[in-house]
Amino acid sequence: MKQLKGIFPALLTPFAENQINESALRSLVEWNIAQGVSGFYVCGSTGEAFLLTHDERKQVLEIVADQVNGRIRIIAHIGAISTDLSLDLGHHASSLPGVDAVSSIPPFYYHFSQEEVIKYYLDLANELAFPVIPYNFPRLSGVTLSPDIVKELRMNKHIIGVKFTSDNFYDLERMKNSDPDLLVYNGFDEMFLAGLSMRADGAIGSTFNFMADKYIAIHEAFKTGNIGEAQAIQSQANDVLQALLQTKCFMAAEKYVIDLIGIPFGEPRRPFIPLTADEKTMLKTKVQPMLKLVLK
Ligand code: MN9
Repeated sequence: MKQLKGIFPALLTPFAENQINESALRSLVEWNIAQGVSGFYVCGSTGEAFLLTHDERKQVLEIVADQVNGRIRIIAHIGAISTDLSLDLGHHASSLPGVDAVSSIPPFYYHFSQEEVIKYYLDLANELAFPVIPYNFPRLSGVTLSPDIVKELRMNKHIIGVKFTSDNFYDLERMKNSDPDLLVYNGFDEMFLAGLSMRADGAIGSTFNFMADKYIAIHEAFKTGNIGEAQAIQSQANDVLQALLQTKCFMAAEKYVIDLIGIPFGEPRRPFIPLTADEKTMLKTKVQPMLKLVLK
């Protein structure tokens, strides 16, 4: 059944000669549907949103929506620094068949006031009249969507949830406690189980691109009260994450891991740096064998 809870890979964007590699993107979508994911988060931070042109962001979403063909959910990230640019992406996304919600990081760089950040989201909600999922990622955006801000946004019926990429699980719990219907997606893959224990409904993550089965298994084990198993699988995922985080470019490492499962993803765009030959060897010898889910 299609649902907005569950595991959503934040799709990476494949390039071949610096152009969107459509066939690789379609292959990854298909591969992940076979893993049993609930949906995709398209053109977020992991999808290199801010390194793509506006037209490329639309193109990626169109390819994904076409390939998914209504089988699972799609959340389109439309975040930009300008409300009008976000709205343009939002109108495109909300009119595409198969897109279920839009999401956005807060407007950044100019240190917009809380009032301006709230207005940004209300403008999206009112002008799109479509489900909106604000994206709380203080570490990268520099802006925190606090429980108070989320409470205010929730007065608008189109604001249905939050993508929560923060390790402030107290905030997560406070948001859910005062508003149980708020959909909360955990954002840090390495702390998925912690997020679940503080009431996240699901997760959106970059490492789900190539090991969604592990996170689906963590979620199932958690729901059935098998916490020991959930912890063991989280540790398997974190062994992979730790190796990836040792490289100089996490994004490049993630793309290389997808190469290793047989889908050519290329390098991230400049100014991200490519992996060294040694880093590739490390990922191939150390990480590739760890990708397989091991159940006791
Ligand atoms: O929000 C992702 N964030 C980024 C989600 O990609 C910037 C996460 O999945 C992290 O990549 C992952 C590693 O820290 O948890």
